[in-house]
Parts: sequence; C-alpha cells; structure tokens
Amino acid sequence: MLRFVTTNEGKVREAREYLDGVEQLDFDYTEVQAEDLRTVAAHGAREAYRYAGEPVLVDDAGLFVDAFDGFPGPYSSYVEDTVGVERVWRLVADEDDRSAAFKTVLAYCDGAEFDASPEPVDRDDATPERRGQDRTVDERAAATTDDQVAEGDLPVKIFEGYVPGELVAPRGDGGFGYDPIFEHDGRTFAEMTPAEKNAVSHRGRALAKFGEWFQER
Ligand code: ITT
Repeated sequence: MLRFVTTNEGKVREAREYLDGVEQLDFDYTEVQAEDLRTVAAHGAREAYRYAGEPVLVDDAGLFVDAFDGFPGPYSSYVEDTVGVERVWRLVADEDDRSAAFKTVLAYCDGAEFDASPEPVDRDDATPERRGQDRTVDERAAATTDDQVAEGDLPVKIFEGYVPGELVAPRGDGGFGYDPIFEHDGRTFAEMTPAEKNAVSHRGRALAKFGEWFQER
C-alpha cells in the first residue's frame, strides 16, 4: 500500500487522480532548512518511511516569485501561515514583473534498493558537525547498498514538476493554498476543476512521471 505523506488534503485529492488506492498518511515530517525542495522532500521521505514501515511518497512544493528571487520557495508554507495569500499578492502587486512558478518535488522511499535519484547537498547551511559527513551528489545517487541502508541513508527516488504563471488578485473558490492568486493561461488554479489543474500543474506533471515509474516497479 502506497502512503501519500501530507497534512494537506488538497494534495491528496489531486494525487488520487493518478494513483489508485493511495492512502493519506497525515504525518508532519521534519522540514529540514534547505534552499532546495529536493533536500527537504528526501529527508521527509526517509523519516516517513521509518515511521510507517510502508512505501511512502512525500510531496514538497513551493511558490517561486521571480521579483523576489524565488521567495517564498521552500518557505511557502510558513509564509502562507504568517503573511497569508492575500498579502503575498499585495506585495507582488507593486512589482512590474509578477511572474512566478510552482514547483513540486515528489520523493519516494520503500526501504528497498533501486536506482536512487541524485540528491543535492546543501553545503552552505550545513552545520560544522554535518559538513564533514556530506557526500557528493554522485555518492548519494549510488547510496543503494545494504550497508548504506543500514547506516540510515535509504535510497530515495525523486520526481519534479514545474508550472510557470503570473500572480494576480485572488479569483476562484477551488483548489487550496496560493491557487486563487496563481494564473496560468488566463485562469487562476482556483478557477479550474481539479482535473483541469492537474492537466497543467506542477503536481500533475510530477505525479504523471511518478505513476509511470511506479507501475513498472
Ligand atoms: P505537507 O508539508 O504536510 O505536505 P504543506 O501544505 O505544508 O503540507 P508544502 O510545504 O509542500 O505543503 O506546501 C508549501 C506551501 O505551498 C503551502 O502553503 C501550500 O498550501 C502551498 N501549495 C503547495 N502546493 C500548492 C498548489 O498546488 N496550489 C497552491 N498552493 C500550493
């Protein structure tokens, strides 16, 4: 049984369209501080697998605003809770460039060996204790032997999705999170049905890639 690890029901609704019989695991994994969503998702997948003991899929997403050099990016959840979607729009409204993108990283872990994805190492924000242990991307990609699994570096497979758009004043009642202020091809994601959003969205693209790989597996 595949567990979709999230506290966000909106994500699960979208995932169901791609994954038959997927169940939500409402587990709040530790979001490590990192610039790269892949690092956050991979850590989360390992932690969730250790917790659940079953195959898990973690989804870490973010809104990247061009005028703010990608902010809020990996901090999108915190910014939604503290600043709020409406005020994010008001900040961006003052900018000439209102372009933005959503990104999703799906990270899969089932405790077994497979050809794991390369995973970036955030060297800059590593603590001095951790720095010495950091391995290169290639070493991490090859971290699939039983020894390494026993040491705790479980293999993780990563799938990414991206969608460009523009931030606009809030419109629509559907979706969740930043959907009302994210416009793609003339409509906000909150003005689309879940199927319409999935057909073009960051999550839909990542889920389609994952679904194909998972079926083979
Ligand atoms: P989990 O970490 O438990 O999965 P979360 O909602 O905190 O739930 P993320 O950290 O991945 O998930 O999400 C970052 C933020 O981006 C959060 O505020 C979401 O509401 C928002 N978000 C993610 N995907 C979105 C989407 O497809 N449409 C609109 N907002 C989205």
